Amino acid sequence: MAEYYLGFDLSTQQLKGIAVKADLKLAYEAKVDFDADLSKYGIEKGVLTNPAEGEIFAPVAMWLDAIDLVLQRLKEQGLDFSKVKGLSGAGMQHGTVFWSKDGETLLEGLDAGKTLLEQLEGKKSAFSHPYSPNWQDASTQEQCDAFDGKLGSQERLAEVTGSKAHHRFSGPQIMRFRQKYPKSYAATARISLVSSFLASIFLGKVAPIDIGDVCGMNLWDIKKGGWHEDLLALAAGDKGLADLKAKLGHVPEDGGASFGNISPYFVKRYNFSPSTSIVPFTGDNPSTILALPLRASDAIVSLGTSTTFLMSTPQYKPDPAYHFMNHPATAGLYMFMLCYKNGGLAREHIRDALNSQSSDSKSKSWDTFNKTATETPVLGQTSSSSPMRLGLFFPRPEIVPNVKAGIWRYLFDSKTSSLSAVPPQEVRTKTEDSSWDIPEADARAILESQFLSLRLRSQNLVHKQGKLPPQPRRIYLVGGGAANPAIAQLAGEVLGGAEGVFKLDIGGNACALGSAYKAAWSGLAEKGEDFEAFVEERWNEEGFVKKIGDGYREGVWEKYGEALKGFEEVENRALEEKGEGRGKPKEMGSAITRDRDPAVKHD
Ligand code: XUL
Repeated sequence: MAEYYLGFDLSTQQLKGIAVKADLKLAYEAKVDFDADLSKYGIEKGVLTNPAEGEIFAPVAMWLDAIDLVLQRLKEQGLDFSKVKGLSGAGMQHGTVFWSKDGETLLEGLDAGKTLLEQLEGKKSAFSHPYSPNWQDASTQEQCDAFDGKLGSQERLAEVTGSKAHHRFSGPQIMRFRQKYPKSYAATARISLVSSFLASIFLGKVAPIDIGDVCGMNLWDIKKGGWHEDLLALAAGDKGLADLKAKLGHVPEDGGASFGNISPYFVKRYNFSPSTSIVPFTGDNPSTILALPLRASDAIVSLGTSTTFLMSTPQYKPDPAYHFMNHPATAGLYMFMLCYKNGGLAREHIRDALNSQSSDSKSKSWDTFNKTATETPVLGQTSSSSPMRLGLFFPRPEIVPNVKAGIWRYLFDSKTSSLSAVPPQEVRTKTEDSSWDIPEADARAILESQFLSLRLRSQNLVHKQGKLPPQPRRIYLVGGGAANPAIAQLAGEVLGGAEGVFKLDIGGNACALGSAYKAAWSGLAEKGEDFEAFVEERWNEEGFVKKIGDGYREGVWEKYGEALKGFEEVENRALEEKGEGRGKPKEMGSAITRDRDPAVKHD
């Protein structure tokens, strides 16, 4: 008899649900698109905004509607819920849901004849606040300064919690919620993350926060494996420490241990088996690394509106420029994450500039961009002695590095380590023109720039691959950009990849798949079998992934190694000119643009 494991992904714009079989093959998938299906909530791209304060948030009621809807859609596709053995899920990171004092009672007493929405947002509300702050929110500069200051520096906060303070992180968000809505904060019995909120619905009581996702809060002491009391006290305010600790609850170490069985509501309403196991739900990024049997030195590049770079590593080397989080399934491993705001959109600017010169000036085709990027020589060098073209393309403020919006173009002489700025197009003389044609030369330069930034920051986490120098073993591309062959080629040329560049070819989406795999692992693994071994054993290389690029190319990869020094210097120049640091005069306007990505999620 077929048995299934479900994975959900509650992201900014959609709720996806997928089912895999015990051999991890995708069997069913369905989605609810918030703008298309639930426009009655007045949302745009899944969220509501209050630009005056840099606030971005989502109605929790909308998600309740979406849960009922996605289950109906899975059922319409033919999924027999009675055959589901376990389920898990993921939520966009950092968002919080505030449960009222009635929340847990309402959850426990759900009537299968009525919808979730009617009962949890009905006469009595299960929530002390109707909205969940979204990861794009940028309203917490003041609180971030307090968090960074509390332990003395951004470096120290990153050392302890895995990240410096970020607007979107839950600790600063909770602190601001308490300050802005003291009554609602006092009326809050429990606080969930988006992931543990979704788990709570299926469990029928408030579920614990997950050991991976808890690291997106600036409140968890990673090395100690517990809440950091000084940071909790900061978020909680005067004498509020014990109360906030109780609101957040205990965080279990084991990301694979079942929370218990599914709530009777889903048994009666959707015919789930009463023994369906609810396995900890984690953040969308931690869940994405579970979609593949990631080995040491493997990297995932998620290419969407923004870019995310993910690795699983036993090394803990935090820095304010990036994030370390606990691996969601395997104790002793960490997830390394770089999160960029400028990804797809920045590439599209150059694509459109190139297309605008053609007869089909409105075209959204990538053909010209790709042809130009791949036909331009490496780093724009026409001979080995000509200078390298190095640029930064940030149409939006960037976090890696932390600079305001801008474009920088430099020529770098690697022999003398000298940089010379390329003047903007308007003020150029004829001779300078050929050193950097705009927009033609930008096509290759932006891809090189995006991958050089990843290489610069991940180079200490990768190891020698046989006879090859330290580099990723494999690079997996996920998200919209993974379909672009020029991106796959450049990813390999710059970053390397001893075995090549791959993309997931199984359907579904990486994040929901990762969750379904975790549910399967929790239910089926032999005692003590770790997640990686479990997935590896069921891995069907031909069916699940496709090689899309060669990876390491001798000579070329080394050339990009030489360029790194210059690239770092270009970043320094940009930081000097337009860097965003702490201690600047606080003006709400800049706080809004500083950490805000109004765009959709990366995946
Ligand atoms: C990661 C982040 C986003 C969200 C939404 O820190 O904020 O990637 O997880 O996808």
